[in-house]
Amino acid sequence: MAGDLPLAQDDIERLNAGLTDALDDDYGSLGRQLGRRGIDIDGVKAKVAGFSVAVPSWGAGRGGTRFAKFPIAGEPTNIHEKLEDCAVIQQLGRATPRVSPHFPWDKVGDYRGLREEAAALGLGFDAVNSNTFQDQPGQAVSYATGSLSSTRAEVREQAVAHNIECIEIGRQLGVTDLTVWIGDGTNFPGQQDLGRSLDRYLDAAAQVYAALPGDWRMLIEHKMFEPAFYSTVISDWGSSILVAQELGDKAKCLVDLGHHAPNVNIEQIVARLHRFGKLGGFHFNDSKYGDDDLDSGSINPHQLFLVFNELIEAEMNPRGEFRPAYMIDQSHNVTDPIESMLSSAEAIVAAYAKALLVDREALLAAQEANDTMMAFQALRAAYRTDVTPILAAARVGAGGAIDTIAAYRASGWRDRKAQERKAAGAAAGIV
Ligand code: LRH
Ligand code: MN
Repeated sequence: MAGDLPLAQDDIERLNAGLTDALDDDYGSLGRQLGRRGIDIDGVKAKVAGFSVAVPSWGAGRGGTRFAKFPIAGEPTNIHEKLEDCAVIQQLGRATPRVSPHFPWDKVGDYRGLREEAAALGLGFDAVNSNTFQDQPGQAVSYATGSLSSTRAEVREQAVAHNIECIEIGRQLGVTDLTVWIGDGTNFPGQQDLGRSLDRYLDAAAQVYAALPGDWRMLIEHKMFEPAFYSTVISDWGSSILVAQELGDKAKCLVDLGHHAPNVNIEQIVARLHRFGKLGGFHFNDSKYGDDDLDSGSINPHQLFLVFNELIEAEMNPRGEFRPAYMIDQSHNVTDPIESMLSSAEAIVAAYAKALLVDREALLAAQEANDTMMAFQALRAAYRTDVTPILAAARVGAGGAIDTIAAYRASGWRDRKAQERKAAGAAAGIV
């Protein structure tokens, strides 16, 4: 059991005490409703209690755009403070026990120490993220010409070395996944040869792949555009799966929900990546236009449900191992990041819980019978079910809060941290 949980557990229990009768009533009536549909609510709760999603270290602070960032008092400015805030999210929500770090943003001198520090807070780590999309002070060569796909060999070598350094850090943190997103691309037709760019990327990525320990995976993250606005080297799931197949079995594809053109059928991409054994993981968020990095389920909760509907089907029909890395990747520009990640984790768990409620026999029978309306209704019946009591009951069972945001606000955590922590910089940009 973690030693230094950030909040007083009694305060959480005291707040829950005032909400327990209502929860029991809601849980009971939902249980009866689901019982009439042949579903055992306690079975669903058990699966929900076993579900988790990682939070991004970079999401613990305020995010921004190229125009501005508006920091809040008491926000974390280093990995130690970010871990504290992630521990608050875990203590209240009980669904985010891992933190996905980003290097060099989270660089420290002692990674084994950082691992112990996190464990004491009830946290572990998830996939490490490399960063060859920014230049760091004192860096030998710039990534202005790209990174793993740059025409300059010394730049590719530097990018390969950085990814291998991230693997070494990850080993000390006890993780087995490396997420590789590169912003490489062009802003002008003709700026780079579209074929040669990929060939250079493949050659450099193969060197990173070769450095992976036996039980590790390399998660290739595609993105349609930004920071490049004419072409992007790994722009879509097609490029990603072809690269992953070219590199080898340890290379998988990571789906960031915001990295697609509006209205792309992302749940079908999930089904395709799974079919070919290349579904490696997710960066959950939401968007209306571009890579908006908005809170998961805040704009299109139905899409999130349909993605989890495919994930349940995939888990029932595995193609090799089924072990997708579930992670949040958001930019909290206008909310308290802790509240956004509590709310987002709840939306993600809710999508999973609703997908568990789909009557898959009825769905398959209707599909095979080409009974379109009954097939759709099989999904809709699950989607319109309010699973809130199941999520709250699972949280309480694990020591969490029935109303996570009310408990967070009652804790006065942010005000307390505003007294302790130095002010965050207001430089524009993602972190
Ligand atoms: C790129 C991305 C990538 C991260 C970064 C913070 O848009 O989604 O996953 O490295 O955001
Ligand atoms: Mn991402």
